[in-house]
Amino acid sequence: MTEYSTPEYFAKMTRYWQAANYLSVGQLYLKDNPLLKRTIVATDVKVHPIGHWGTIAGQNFIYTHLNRVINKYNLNMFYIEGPGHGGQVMVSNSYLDGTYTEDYPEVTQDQQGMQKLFKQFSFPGGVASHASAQTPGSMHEGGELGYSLSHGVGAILDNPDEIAAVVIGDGESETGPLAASWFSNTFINPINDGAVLPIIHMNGFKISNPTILSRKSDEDVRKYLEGAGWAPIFVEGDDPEKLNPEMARALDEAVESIRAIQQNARETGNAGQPHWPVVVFRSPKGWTGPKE
Ligand SMILES: Cc1ncc(C[n+]2csc(CCOP(=O)(O)OP(=O)(O)O)c2C)c(N)n1
Ligand SMILES: [Mg+2]
Repeated sequence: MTEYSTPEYFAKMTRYWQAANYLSVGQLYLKDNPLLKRTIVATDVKVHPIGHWGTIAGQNFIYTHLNRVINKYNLNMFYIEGPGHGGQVMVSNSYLDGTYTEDYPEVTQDQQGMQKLFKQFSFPGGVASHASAQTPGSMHEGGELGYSLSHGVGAILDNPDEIAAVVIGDGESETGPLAASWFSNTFINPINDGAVLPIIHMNGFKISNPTILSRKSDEDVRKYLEGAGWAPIFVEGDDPEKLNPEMARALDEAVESIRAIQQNARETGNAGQPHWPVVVFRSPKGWTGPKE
C-alpha cells in the first residue's frame, strides 16, 4: 500500500488539486478564454460573478484525499458537501474524473468544453452555484446549512459497507441542527450500519465572519467532540507538500479505525457505543487565492 504514500503520488495529488482549483476559479470568473491562451479582455470575464471561492480550495483538497483512500482501501464512500455553496467542488471534480462529460457530452474535456463549463456556472440558463441536482451523482440539493451530518448518518443506516464522508463548515457547525447532530453517533450500530466520517472544514470564517469553533484551542475542540462521543484527529497547514503526507496519515488513521470498530463489533456481536473518528482540518479561507 506504500504506492499511495510516495512523493511521486503526493506530487500527482497536488497537480490534480491544482487542476480542480483552476477549473473552480475559471467557473467563477470566466465566460471565455478558458486556458488564458490570449490576453484577457473584458468580454472574457463575467460581469456578476456569484459563488464562494473561500470554501473551494480546502474542499478540493479534502476531495482529492478522499479519492486517495477510496482507491487505497477500495471503499464505498460518498461525499456530502455541508458548505454546498461551493458548487464548483462537485462540478470540477466530476469534470476531471470524466463523469460530467458522460452526462453532458457537449461539455467535452478540451478547450471548447471548458469554455462551456466555465460560462454556464451561476449564469442565466446555466447551472447553480451550489451542488445541485444537475451535478452528476448528486442526490440532494444543498442551500441550507446544518443538515450534512444528519443526512450522512441517515444514509448509512442499514448500509453496512457504506461510508459517508461529511464535510462540515465551521460556520455550519454553529447552526442548531448541526450542533445537535453530533449526538447522532448514538444511533449508529457498527454491526448493521455503515459509518460516517465527519471532516470539519475549519477555515476560520463563515463568509467573512470569524467562527466560534475556529477561535477555540485544539484542546477545547477535542474535549467538545470527545464529550459528544467522537475521536478527533487534527490536521493543519497551507503548504500542500507538507500537508499531503499529514492529511494522508490522518485519513488512513480514520479509515483504519472505522474498520477496526466495525470488525470488532461484527466479530464479537457487541455493538457498544464506539467513539468514531472525526477529522478537524484547519486551512486558510480562500486558500491559494492572491492577496490582491
Ligand atoms: C441555515 C443557513 N443560514 C445561512 C446561510 C447563508 N450562508 C451561506 S454560506 C454561509 C457561510 C458558511 O460558512 P462555513 O460553513 O464556515 O463554510 P465555508 O464557506 O467557510 O467553507 C452562510 C451563512 C445558509 N446557507 N443557511
Ligand atoms: Mg468556514
